[in-house]
Amino acid sequence: MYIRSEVDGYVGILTLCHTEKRNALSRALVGELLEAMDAMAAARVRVLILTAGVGSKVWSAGHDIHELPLGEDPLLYSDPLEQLLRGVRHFPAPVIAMVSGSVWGGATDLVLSCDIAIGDDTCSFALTPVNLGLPYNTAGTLNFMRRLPLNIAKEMLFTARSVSPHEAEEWHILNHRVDASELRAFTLDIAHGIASKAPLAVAALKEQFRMLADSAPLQPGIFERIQELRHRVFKSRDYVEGIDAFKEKRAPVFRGE
Ligand code: KGJ
Repeated sequence: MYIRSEVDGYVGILTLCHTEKRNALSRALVGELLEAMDAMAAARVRVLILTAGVGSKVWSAGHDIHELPLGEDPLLYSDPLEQLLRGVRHFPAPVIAMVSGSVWGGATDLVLSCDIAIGDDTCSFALTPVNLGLPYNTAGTLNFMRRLPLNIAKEMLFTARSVSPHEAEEWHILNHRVDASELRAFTLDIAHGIASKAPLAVAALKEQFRMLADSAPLQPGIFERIQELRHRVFKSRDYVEGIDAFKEKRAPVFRGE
């Protein structure tokens, strides 16, 4: 069991608890998480909190790197990470990321896809496709552009550096940064505040934000060009090297080919 589920009044709390694998977003973990989210939606919670628990060292290590395919598009529409990101965006109530510990790659996309993010002084965030030589997909790149100032998104993606809690607050990755001892109470306070408001109005607002953010059409030519760029990257030797290096627990040597 990778997910712990609890309900506090109208607030649902889902805790990632596959600590052994640092909550990597494997097919199995994501499958359980999506089932738990469906159960929360059926129970008509008015706010959902996603957490790895206060005091977790790693909130999530991101996409399960062992499950990234080689030689083909690694982040297809049907990929578990993509399913999870859509599940959060379409969840019929606000989703709050409550973050202790480090957040990596696709898990940072997950936090940025939540409606509100609250972290403590141990949290950090990295966007890491360049560590693996992996081409990020269009949906994700657009999400970063909408959610972060362009120069911040570019710095995070080009460097893959872990952003400190202070920077995360300054850069609006987080709505609030609080002391670890206050994280749960602070987050629950916000959640119960939202849950006491008219739920139909809150849900309609969330859906409006999502639809309006997604409403800019993407010209087919641009999409095809992006796919061509990404194809070159996922067919490269560097992508194989990035994945091999992770598995062999060593630094990758990239050759640009
Ligand atoms: N995928 C699969 N397994 C993972 C992952 C992962 N992302 N992260 C950790 N694990 C596994 C390791 O292989 C170990 O398995 C175990 O979790 C503990 O990791 O060798 P095993 O015991 O069988 P480790 O490295 O011993 O733990 P720590 O020393 O505590 O380090 C935690 C870290 C999170 C710093 C470290 O595990 C790490 O750097 N993980 C990779 C983080 C990362 O780069 N994630 C981004 C993945 N990429 C994306 O999500 C995407 C979409 N992207 O575009 O890049």
